[in-house]
Amino acid sequence: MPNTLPHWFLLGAGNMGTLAAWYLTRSGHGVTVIRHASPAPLEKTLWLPDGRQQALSLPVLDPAALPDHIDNLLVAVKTPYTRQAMAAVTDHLDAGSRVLRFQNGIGALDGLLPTGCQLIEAVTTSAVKGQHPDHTVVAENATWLGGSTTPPAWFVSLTEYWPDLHWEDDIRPRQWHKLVANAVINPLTALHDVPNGQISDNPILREQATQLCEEADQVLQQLDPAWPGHSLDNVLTVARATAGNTSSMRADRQRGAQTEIDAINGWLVKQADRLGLAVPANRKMVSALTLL
Ligand code: KPL
Repeated sequence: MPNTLPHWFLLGAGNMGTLAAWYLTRSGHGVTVIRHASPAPLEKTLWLPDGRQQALSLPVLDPAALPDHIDNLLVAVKTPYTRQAMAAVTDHLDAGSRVLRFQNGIGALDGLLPTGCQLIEAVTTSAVKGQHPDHTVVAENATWLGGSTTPPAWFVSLTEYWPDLHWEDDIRPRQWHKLVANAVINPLTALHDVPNGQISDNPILREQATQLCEEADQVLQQLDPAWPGHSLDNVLTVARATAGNTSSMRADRQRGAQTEIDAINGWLVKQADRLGLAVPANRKMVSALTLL
C-alpha cells in the first residue's frame, strides 16, 4: 500500500502548507518542499491544540532538480506570491498532474495550470499561526477537499489522519462561504488593527460588515441564483467563534507583508465588474489594502 500513496511537491511551507504536510506525511504520503535554498531538510515544530509538540522534517529540492513530470503538487504559498512560485514548476506539469490548492481566496491559480491538469481545491476552517520553524495550530476544524472530480483512491485513508476532513463533489458553496467570511473579517480587522470579535462588537465595523456582505451576496446570487444570501449571520458567527484571533490579513499587515486582498475582495470586484454590479465597499477595501 505505501508505494501507491502519492508523493507531493510542496510550494509554500508556511502555516497552512506545514499543516497539510503534517497530515499527509502521517498518512504515509511523501512531501518534498520546492525551494531555492540549502538542500538541508526543513525542520519544523508543530504545536497541536492539545499542547503536544510534534517534529516534522521535510526534504527540500531545488527547482532545477525537479523531475520532468510532477504527479502531485500542493500549492500553499500565500496568494500574492502564487505566480512567482508557479513559474518554477509550470514546465513540469501536464494533463497527468494533480494540483491541490490549499490557499485562501479564489482564483489564484487561474491561467497558471496546463489544460487537463486536475485541480483539487481545499477549504479549511482550521487556523495556524507562527513563523518557520514554529507553527501553532490554534484551531483544528473542518476541511473540505473537492473539485470537478471524484475523490482520489487515497482520500479515505487520509481521513484517518486528517481530523474532520471531508470530500465535496461541488466545493464551490464551501469556497464562497469562506470567501465571504474572509472578505468581511480580514480587511476590516487589518485596516482597524483589531481582533476578529470587533466585527460583531463594534457598531461601526458591524455596519461596514453588513455592507460588504450585502455586496458579496449580490454578486454570488448573480453567479448562482441558488446562493442563499444572508451571509452576515454566518460571518458574525465566525467572528464570534474566533473573537480573540488575529485574522491572517491583519497579521500580514502587521509584519508589512503583502495581503491576500486580491484573491478575496479582489475576486468579488472582478466578478462584479464582469456582471456590471457596483460593489463600492469591496472596491474600497481592495484599494485601501493594496496601498500598503
Ligand atoms: O480565515 C480566517 C483568516 O484569518 O484568514 C478567519 C476565518 C477570518 C479567521 O481568522
